[in-house]
Amino acid sequence: MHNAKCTCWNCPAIDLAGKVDFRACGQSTKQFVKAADDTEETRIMGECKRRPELGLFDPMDMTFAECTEYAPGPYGYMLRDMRVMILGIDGYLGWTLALWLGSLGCKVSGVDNYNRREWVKERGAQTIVPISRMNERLRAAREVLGLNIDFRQIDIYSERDRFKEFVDEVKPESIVHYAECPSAPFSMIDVEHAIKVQENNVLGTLATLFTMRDVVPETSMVKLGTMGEYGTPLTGRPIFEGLFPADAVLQWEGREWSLGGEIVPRDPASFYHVSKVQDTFNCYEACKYWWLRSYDVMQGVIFGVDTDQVSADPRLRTRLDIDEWFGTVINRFVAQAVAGIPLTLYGMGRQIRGFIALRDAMECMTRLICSPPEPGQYAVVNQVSGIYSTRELAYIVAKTGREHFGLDVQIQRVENPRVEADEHPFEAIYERLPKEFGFAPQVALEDEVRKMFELFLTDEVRARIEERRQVIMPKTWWSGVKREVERLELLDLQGEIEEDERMFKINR
Ligand code: USQ
Repeated sequence: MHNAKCTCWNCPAIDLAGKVDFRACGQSTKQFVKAADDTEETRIMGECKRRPELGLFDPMDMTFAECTEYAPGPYGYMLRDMRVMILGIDGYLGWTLALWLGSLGCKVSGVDNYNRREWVKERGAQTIVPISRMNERLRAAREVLGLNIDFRQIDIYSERDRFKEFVDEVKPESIVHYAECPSAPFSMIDVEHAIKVQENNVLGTLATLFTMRDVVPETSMVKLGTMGEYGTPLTGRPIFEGLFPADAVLQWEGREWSLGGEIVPRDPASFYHVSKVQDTFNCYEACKYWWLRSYDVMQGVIFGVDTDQVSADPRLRTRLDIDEWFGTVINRFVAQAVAGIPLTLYGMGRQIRGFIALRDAMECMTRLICSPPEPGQYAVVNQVSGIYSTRELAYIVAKTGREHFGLDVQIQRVENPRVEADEHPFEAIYERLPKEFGFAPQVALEDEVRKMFELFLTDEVRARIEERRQVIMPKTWWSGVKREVERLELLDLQGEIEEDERMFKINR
């Protein structure tokens, strides 16, 4: 199992002790590793919060596989009844993960300020998959899955004292930070929205980091970043996993420097993406200053509706947005196909991105929660399961809609309201999750798209898409202009598919 050899050094139940100020000793772990001569001075000792009878011991002496507090499971060794707190538990990912982890035996708690519901409402949009109020959701989780989720309505930034009290009460062993506004177009509406997004995201993350320092410094934070932090380097330079690999070298004017371990350049594509870049630096610094431990999860564009838990009962479904602000591209395309709107490719439609299905994202997150970084370690994974151009996605959605559901799906190119390269090289590296954490994608894009069609074509969801037709075509331009984009052309599907296949061979 991928984390069998992790030791108490990685475990959130450890209470570190020794002749070191753990909250101010910098990022390097090497100089504190047990020395060959094993002198007292260089030793870091620990006590187990779960097994106090062990007394003081060397945290590297026991592995997860050897510890009775760990049990093997489908995603690695996991702490029994692990306490996981989800920030943003009411959202698309947060609610899905709460049910998923609860079903794996975790004690799930969570906070939310309901901002996402407010923001979507403010735009005149709605989740097309109906979701209930939180108390209904919690009741359904109890009745259908037997889960008791400990929820508090808290804003982690403006109510940080209450947040701190709740963290102190629960003492989570992992904190998943999803409590952010995820929308690029929403952040580009005007100055008020740019401020709202950056305030919510950046200040919420800062408040979380300080709370962790003060209350649960051994707890790992699994923080949702985004592949969009990196942009799409026009040189074709690979998109590494957050930090340059050890053997990366900078050459300039006949001289050479190692880049290994440095944060790779960022080129965010909206004020929302900028907020994620700021988070990256705040998390990186907190790990360095206070020996916190964090995974920054650079997630590709998410899509899909299905996990065993959210599909178990209509009351357990997670939200699904398809409007121009909160809908991600695949989710939007399927809804457009159902509404009879030609799928909207922005610009050339040759933007290439990494994607991941909802269920696969849950699996990755679980593997990361089970395998915390070491104290002081800021680690990054690129959480992606496939690479596609928007054109390729449109073809897959159109083909599925036509062949399996008898829909007359069209594809159109429209003006691109964003400032982004719509034709560019793209080489994303996403090796850590498969190689180090045992992740293998389970969801085929075509299968998930089919499930989405099945759900969207039910009377209730179809009616909800129809009710909000007016929020599908984009009107938010990065330039500040407010007008609906115009059509550039309707595509001839067959000819374009062949051309695209050629392009893909070149790009991959
Ligand atoms: N696009 C279209 N047509 C549409 C909608 C989008 O061609 O109707 C294009 C966009 O121009 C863009 C690409 O599809 O090139 C992806 O757009 P998106 O809206 O699905 O995703 P994005 O704005 O990049 O943001 C989404 C999530 C965000 C997350 C990000 C991951 O909303 O939270 O950070 O995906 S990534 O894109 O890898 O940065």
